[in-house]
Amino acid sequence: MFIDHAKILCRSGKGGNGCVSFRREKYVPKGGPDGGDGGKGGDVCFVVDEQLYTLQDMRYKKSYIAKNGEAGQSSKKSGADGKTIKIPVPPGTVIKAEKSDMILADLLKDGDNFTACRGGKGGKGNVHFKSSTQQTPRFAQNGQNGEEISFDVELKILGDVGLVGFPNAGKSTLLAALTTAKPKIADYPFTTLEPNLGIVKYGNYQSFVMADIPGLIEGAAEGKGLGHQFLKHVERTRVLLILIESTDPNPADSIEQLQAELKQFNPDLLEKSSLILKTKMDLVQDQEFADNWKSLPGEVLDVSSVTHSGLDTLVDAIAKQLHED
Ligand SMILES: Nc1nc2c(ncn2[C@@H]2O[C@H](COP(=O)(O)OP(=O)(O)OP(=O)(O)O)[C@@H](O)[C@H]2O)c(=O)[nH]1
Ligand SMILES: [Mg+2]
Repeated sequence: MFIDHAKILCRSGKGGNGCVSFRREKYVPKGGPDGGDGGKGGDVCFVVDEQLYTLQDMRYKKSYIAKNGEAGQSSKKSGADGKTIKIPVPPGTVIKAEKSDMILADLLKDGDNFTACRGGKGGKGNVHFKSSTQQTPRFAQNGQNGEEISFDVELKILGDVGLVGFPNAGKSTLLAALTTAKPKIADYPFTTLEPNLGIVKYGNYQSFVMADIPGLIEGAAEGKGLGHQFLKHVERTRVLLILIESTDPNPADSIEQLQAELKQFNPDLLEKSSLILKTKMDLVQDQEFADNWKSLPGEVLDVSSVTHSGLDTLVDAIAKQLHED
């Protein structure tokens, strides 16, 4: 299973308490205060590791808890700080507070990081509280509490090519025809519930990654259907394939609708290179439905994932666009 979202709990450490202590030395009967400061609690921090590709680890580890700072000690010794816990995540990880759509961090490149919970500050030891009126302060500061926050972690997958279309357009079948991926295929909408990835091999040892996502419907960008949560995946692809069934009564309208969804989700999506595919060509006779397609501007590629007709031309066209990028 491809893991592209996870819920985890993070807790930073509490600051160590300041120490109350007085100097005890020979011949100095009433030494001054010498209680040291508490250490800072450990932070919890997300860090991008470009060697990672999934959120797999978070399936097993659901909570990340940093250590508390240690208490201060006598002789002005500070307590040790709690160690920062680093949560390694793949590039393309988006962090949101649980049950909120607000993006707290969008971590893209190796080394990008986000401190999710800050450790509490250590308390000051009584050495800081001596004054002209208070020679023997018998108190120190307590350490501050850490934070405990649940996060929704999401991964925008990285594919070179993203498949976009209404439910049932034939996206998964195309992925299965071009790659060794085995996505679920069926004659009803929303067969695909999570993204599928496959590697398309071509030429001599060349390849690109194709991402199949659930079908989009009108209003997808606002969260209708499944589209919304998956549109993020095409944000990181370089080329979009827009799949329209050859039997579509009004392809121009359908393309416009899909583009409107993409635009509403993120206008940059329309800046990507894209190809329009007329799918399931084996189902139509020679000139059947041809009129519907006449008014379409730009190039349309005819494909059938069943007979494989047009697939070589398609792969060449994709490769060309990837190289032009
Ligand atoms: N004859 C024919 N049928 C096809 C072709 N491509 C897909 N189909 C059929 O169309 C139906 C839908 O195909 P899917 O690949 O599951 O469509 P999808 O776009 O992935 O659908 P969702 O995941 O629901 O969005 C299935 O019954 C496929 O067998 C094709 O090229 N020719
Ligand atoms: Mg599908």
